[in-house]
Amino acid sequence: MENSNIIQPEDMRISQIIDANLDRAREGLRVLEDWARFGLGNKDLVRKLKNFRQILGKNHLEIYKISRNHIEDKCKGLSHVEQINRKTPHKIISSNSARVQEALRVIEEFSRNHNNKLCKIASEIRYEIYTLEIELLNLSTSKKAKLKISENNLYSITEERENLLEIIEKILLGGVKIIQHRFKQGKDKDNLKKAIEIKCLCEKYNSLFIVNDRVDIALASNADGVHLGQDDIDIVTVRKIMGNSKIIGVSANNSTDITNAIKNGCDYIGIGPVFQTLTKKNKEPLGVERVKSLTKDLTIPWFAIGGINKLNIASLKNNGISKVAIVSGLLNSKDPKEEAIIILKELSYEN
Ligand code: TZP
Ligand code: MG
Repeated sequence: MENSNIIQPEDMRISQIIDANLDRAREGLRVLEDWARFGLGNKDLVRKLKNFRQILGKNHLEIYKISRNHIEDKCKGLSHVEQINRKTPHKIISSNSARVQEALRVIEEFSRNHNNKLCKIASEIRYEIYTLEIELLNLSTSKKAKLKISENNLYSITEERENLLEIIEKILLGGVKIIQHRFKQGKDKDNLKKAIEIKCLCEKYNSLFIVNDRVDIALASNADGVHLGQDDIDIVTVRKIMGNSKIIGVSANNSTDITNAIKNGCDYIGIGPVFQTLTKKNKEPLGVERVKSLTKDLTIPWFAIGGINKLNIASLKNNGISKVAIVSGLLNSKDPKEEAIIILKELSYEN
């Protein structure tokens, strides 16, 4: 240790502060590391966090450790109500990142006069944790959203309707966990307002909210992602704009577009129209056999779309198609909640 011997016995208080904060920082790092490992399965982050823990461990000198019970800690066991509120991975990540950052800041301040090496290490790791915290939070958000896409088989898409919010709420009450807001007309400011209202509803029912075509409206409404057609902005650019925490879905109906969408990092694909549909009148339907052959090697989630309703789901299921996206089949129903329940049930049958 550089200059560590200049700590005088009366400075045991300083050693004790450093000792406590080295423990604190390493404990916080361990929490983050375990989330990176078991929650996210991200080797790079695990490696980084482990490395920080080891560096701090190596610099946890004997002189600090022996100070441990030197002065009685009269504040031992104090806790804060906020600790009880850490129920989600996000809260745990944030509070433990803050714990590491604070502990490192304390180490930095109190080691400055006697241990330059430790002071510098604490400062460097602290800055890295600021970035790492955001990375962990973004990856956790995207992992959760991707899981919703892969675990849910019914995807509801909107279209202009007088009482759209009421219909969407019914669909959500029926148990649908993915909603896409699709609008082709209207003023931007009205479409954004509607997007924000639908996003709020989706949050209430713990459902994903995706915006069709418009990256700007998706970001402004804090949507979970965007759905792109072949004529919209390309996936790579959208990823740059929206970052890794957002979902990007793509419509594709031929093998070249499907391959490119996957190569460029989309999270799911919409394939269709499977059947004739009034919602996209001028599009020639692909038919079930073509959809089957286009999707036989797909490893990312995909949804069949176009002319799907409760009457033809069974035939899709019989052909191994079990994820569907529906516009009119839900929106036009007299009872959208019941319709959603029936379709979800059909989709859940084992073949
Ligand atoms: N993309 C391919 S078909 C289609 C879209 C958006 C419309 C599907 O609408 P519907 O009413 O479910 O047939
Ligand atoms: Mg589009």
